[in-house]
Amino acid sequence: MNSKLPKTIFITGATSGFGMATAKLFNKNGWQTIITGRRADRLEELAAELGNGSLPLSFDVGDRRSVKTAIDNLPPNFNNICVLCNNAGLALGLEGADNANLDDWDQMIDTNIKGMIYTTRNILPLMIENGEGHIINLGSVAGSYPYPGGNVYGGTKAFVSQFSLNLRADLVNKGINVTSLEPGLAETEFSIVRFKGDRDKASQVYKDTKVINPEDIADAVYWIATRPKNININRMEIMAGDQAFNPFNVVKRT
Ligand code: NDP
Ligand code: 8X3
Repeated sequence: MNSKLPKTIFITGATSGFGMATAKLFNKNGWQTIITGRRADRLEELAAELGNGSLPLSFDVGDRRSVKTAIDNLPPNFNNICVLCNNAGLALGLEGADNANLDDWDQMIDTNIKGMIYTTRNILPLMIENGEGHIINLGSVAGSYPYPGGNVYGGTKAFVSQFSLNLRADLVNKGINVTSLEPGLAETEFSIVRFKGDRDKASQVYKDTKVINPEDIADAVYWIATRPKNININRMEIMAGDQAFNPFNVVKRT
């Protein structure tokens, strides 16, 4: 790690929700932030708020070439990447598998799976050269617990969890930590995206219930990233205060 440069975190999906809260918290603690997402206007606004140590990069994580170009062209004072937070992701729709839209399924796979692996693969050489680093991937409780309509979204998050553990197996002797951070119900733009802009429907998801705030997840990312190097947090699952498990759905054929 180049100790002359400030510590830097690379965050995908910093235009909203967990990613934006994470950028603000690391910035407050003196880190440089590389903030990414598709909405350039939001990135510019956030960069103006964060000040000098912030680099906005607008690209689609699912576009392999754009990911490579963005990372290959990082300015030298921003390539001391200590933490990669693979956070960009989305759910689209809540229909059963027999009614779901295949374009939505493609987009979830392109973003949640391909976006994460493209970003990881391109950042890894920088971390390995630095001899240190931490990759924190945003999974979800949906990757461990099935629910109706979770189909491909939950499948992508199960991938995040297993990919994270496998990455750790590959990287343990290179000094690189890996964590799968798996939140439950959190109020961000997540449901607005899932319900394709229907804000009323989205707000019903969080009404009258204690949910996770973006700042809670930013706190978790910061805590994970600042643990001493003699430990690695493999997986961390965080549910909302008012969220727990359902019984199995058993069909009665009477
Ligand atoms: P938000 O919708 O608030 O934020 C999602 C972020 O992902 C945005 O910054 C968005 O930026 C970015 N993003 C989406 N698609 C792309 C893309 N193709 N390329 C680049 N960036 C993209 O949701 P959250 O903050 O809630 O979600 C963050 C992560 O946490 C996701 O991976 C989500 O699956 C996960 N998660 C969310 C939970 C929740 O209940 N909210 C619970 C568990 C996990 P832009 O649109 O500008 O590209
Ligand atoms: C988002 C949490 O429970 O809506 O990953 O799938 S949930």
